[in-house]
Amino acid sequence: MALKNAYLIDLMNRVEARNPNDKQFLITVRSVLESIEPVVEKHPEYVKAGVLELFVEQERVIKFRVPWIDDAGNVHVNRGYRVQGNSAIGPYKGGLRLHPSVTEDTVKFLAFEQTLKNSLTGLPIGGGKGGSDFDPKGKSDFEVMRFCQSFMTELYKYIGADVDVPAGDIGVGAREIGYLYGQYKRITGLYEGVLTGKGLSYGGSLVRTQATGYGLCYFTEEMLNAAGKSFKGQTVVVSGAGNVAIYANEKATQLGAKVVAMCDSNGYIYDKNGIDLACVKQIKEVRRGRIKEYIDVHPEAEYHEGCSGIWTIPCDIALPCATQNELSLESCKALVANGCYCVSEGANMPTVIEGIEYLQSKGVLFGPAKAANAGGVATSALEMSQNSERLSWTAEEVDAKLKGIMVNIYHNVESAAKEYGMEGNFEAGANIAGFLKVANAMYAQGVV
Ligand code: NDP
Ligand code: 2IT
Repeated sequence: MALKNAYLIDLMNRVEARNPNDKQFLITVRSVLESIEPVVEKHPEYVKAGVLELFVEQERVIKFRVPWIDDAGNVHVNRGYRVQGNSAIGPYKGGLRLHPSVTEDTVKFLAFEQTLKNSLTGLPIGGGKGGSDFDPKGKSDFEVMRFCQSFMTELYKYIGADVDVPAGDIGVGAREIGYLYGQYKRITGLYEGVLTGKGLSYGGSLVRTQATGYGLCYFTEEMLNAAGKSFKGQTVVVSGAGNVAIYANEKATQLGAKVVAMCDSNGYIYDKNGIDLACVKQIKEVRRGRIKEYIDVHPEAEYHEGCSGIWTIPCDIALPCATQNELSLESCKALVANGCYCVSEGANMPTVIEGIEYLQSKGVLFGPAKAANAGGVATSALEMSQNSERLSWTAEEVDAKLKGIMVNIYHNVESAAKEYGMEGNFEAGANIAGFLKVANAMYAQGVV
């Protein structure tokens, strides 16, 4: 696709001129503008009211220094970020990523995606994202604690239960959320739901840990059912071995699939008998180890260095759940050549744009990230509701709500694509449905 609308071409040129170093952000904005072209043509009032101008400019980009001291007494200085993308439909909401690759570009593109994703959930949450180039890997618990305390000592100025509510993402799980929460409470004296993904003993929600992976499978099952298929009896490849990947594997297996491969950033495992998920949990969740340790327990399985080889394993359904751009055009071609008919994204933007276009041209069912992985943030919003009413819901209640939300997202995305003449293109449908709600709210609230 290429932009054809003169106003949007001009707008995109200005976004490029204003954000020259933010490559991934520009790719994301362009792809969204391409999808919403028919919406913009149908709603000239949005253009006149400056809604698009406002939409492509993040409300606030906060960038700060994060000093901390390691166990040996050495001083380190990392850079922290919080991008408050869009608050038209609710307080900023989105994860924090701790990974050496994190730059301003990373958090800007993720915040932009998050605004649309959060809109799709149907819940009152705006979009935000944050993080740091700190690498938690190989650090002691005390080092991670000192980093998190330092990070929050700056971040607390900008967040709050009704202002901006961060959560986990790559490198941020229960341990990090606990340290961040403790420091927020200490500085502000407030016991409030300022973070989600909290431990169950201090305001966390049941099923939040599982929510992104489970939600991905609920969305995908609905998409498969509409095409007369299901997970049952299918061979599945899941990339990653973190929070999203583990619970995507668990739910796909419960729905009758066989997951044969997983990976981390060093390499992938292939177990044609089906991955032993309890073993992966033990390695990743308990020991914080590497995926190659799997073959110490299962010598009949294979381990290969490098990640991209995982996409050459024959499968029916692929669930990329590691990171952005992990699924190249070449990998998409390998998947299709081996008979894969469904790709559904657990990670944020794991498939490169040319890859998405290729998959769609081959009739592959494609579940775009902002729709398919929205279950995590949706359950975060449910955690916020529980915190507000000072109650906790049962696992069954939360899981049923999560499932309902994911099924709804599928149908909204499907019908938006159809309404705008792009039937079956769920990527376009997700961008359109997500944008419409945000645009309506922005239009109603005026030039602010
Ligand atoms: P985790 O940190 O729990 O796990 C990330 C996994 O991906 C690890 O196995 C990691 O391997 C691997 N990985 C990370 N970076 C790379 C890389 N550059 N190359 C290869 N593998 C990599 O994170 P999550 O599971 O929470 O997040 C995974 C994806 O899902 C991200 O895109 C995130 O934005 C997205 N997401 C997460 C949600 C959540 O609720 N947590 C919600 C919606 C989306 P290693 O250990 O070697 O680094
Ligand atoms: O990308 C995402 O949606 C997340 N990392 C979850 C964000 C959240 O606020 O739960």
